[in-house]
Amino acid sequence: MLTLYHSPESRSSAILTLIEEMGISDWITLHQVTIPRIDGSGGRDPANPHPEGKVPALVQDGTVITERAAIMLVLTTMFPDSGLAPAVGSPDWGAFVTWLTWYQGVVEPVVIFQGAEISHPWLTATFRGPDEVAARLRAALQKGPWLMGEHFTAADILLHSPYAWFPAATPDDPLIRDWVERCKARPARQRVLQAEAARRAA
Ligand SMILES: N[C@@H](CCC(=O)N[C@@H](CS)C(=O)NCC(=O)O)C(=O)O
Repeated sequence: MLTLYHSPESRSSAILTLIEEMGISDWITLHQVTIPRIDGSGGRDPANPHPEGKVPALVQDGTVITERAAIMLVLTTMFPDSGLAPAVGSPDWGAFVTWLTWYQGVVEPVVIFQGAEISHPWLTATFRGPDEVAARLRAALQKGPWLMGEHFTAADILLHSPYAWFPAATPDDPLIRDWVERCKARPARQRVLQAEAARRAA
């Protein structure tokens, strides 16, 4: 049994979009929880099993899975026919795993440091910076149209997500901006955003 703990208009929206793109919503119970929001609203929800009270958290038969890359790997591996990832164990799958883990380990810290206007030689030595992130995205999108080539994958959902929420961080590159807009415009994401807005208003 799979339960996704999520909160509207947060990082868990990327997982809702993945579920919608994969067409697997019948297999997953959604559990909406509250989280502390930057504007001071909300608060930690005792019903949320995430060890830090964050979202998303996926619970599979009692095991708590956190971090979007991990949740995406679990779901695309459990539902291999959904077409959102290359075949497990293929060379393309290695590239797919690289995109997800590079996002989690490098891109998100780089975007956060950029937004917080923090720089330090240790950070640059460890993560590099926005220019290196843009260069890797651009190199993939020059082949395109998606990061993995012809097929839209979970990697596109995860990698474009910080730019959808924090447009000022989007690299000033027409190829990358066009890719972000195409990811944002996908019908599955639009359906998720509309449903989330309705839930928040309720
Ligand atoms: N590295 C985690 C980050 C999760 C995260 O920071 N989620 C935010 C929502 S945007 C959260 O739950 N914040 C609530 C809090 O900080 O307590 C992931 O990628 O899944």
